[in-house]
Amino acid sequence: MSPLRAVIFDVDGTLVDSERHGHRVAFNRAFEAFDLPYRWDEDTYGELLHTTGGQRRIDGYLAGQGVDEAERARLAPALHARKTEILEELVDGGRIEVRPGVARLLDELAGEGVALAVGTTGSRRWVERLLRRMLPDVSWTVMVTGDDVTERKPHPEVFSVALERLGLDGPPGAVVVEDSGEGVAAARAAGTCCVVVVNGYTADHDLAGADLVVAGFGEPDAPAGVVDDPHATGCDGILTAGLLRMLVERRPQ
Ligand code: XBP
Ligand code: MG
Repeated sequence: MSPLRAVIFDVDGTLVDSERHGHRVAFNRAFEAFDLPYRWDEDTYGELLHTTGGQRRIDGYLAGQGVDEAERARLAPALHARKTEILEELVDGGRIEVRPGVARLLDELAGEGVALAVGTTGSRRWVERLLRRMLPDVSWTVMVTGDDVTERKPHPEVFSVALERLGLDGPPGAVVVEDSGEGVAAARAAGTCCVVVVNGYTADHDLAGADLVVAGFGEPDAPAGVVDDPHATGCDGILTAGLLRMLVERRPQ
């Protein structure tokens, strides 16, 4: 049996480029809809991304603005619900794009019988809608979203639950694909291999413990930059099923 049994993909920033022109815009429109003066510019949002989960991000920001706890307990869930509706409109309007090379890798993995899973902090409502729209032919064996867990990354719960649902009773055999420092920490704490595909927001994150760091998934005619290759896989800038299999074999479990 192949040593690579499953690949668990993060969604935001990994499968799709969703933060700058998706979530950020939706948060700002929700603030506007509630007649609140807050607006998150692109740089500010990069800092706020270290707090994972939309509702937690709003709550932490409001606390920093001096909003008291009772008001936050009322406002944060209401703002987040509105933000989710707006994000769904953005998804339907085609504002969020799949990262180059994702469809190729998913296709290759599925062709080799590797189980495909999702492990995200995001809310199930928009995650399902987005994946159905953007990657309609992909069959996900397991999908763990923010609705299925109580903790948020860097806590490992989302990946531990995914491994359990995949029927992998231990970490060997699975690779997590992430984009952020919080995601790497979560994957490491769950004991899995972790490949990081950085983006404009996460290139300067602390990615200590990642098994491979690349700047993109890469396509045969457009390989991505290789940022760190600690296991000397010889990655040429194109993430392939063979490369992920090699990582699972090389990494001490
Ligand atoms: C992604 C996020 C967010 C989204 C989550 O975390 O925390 O940017 O706002 O969606 P990750 P909700 O990629 O590490 O899973 O707003 O639905 O929580
Ligand atoms: Mg992410």
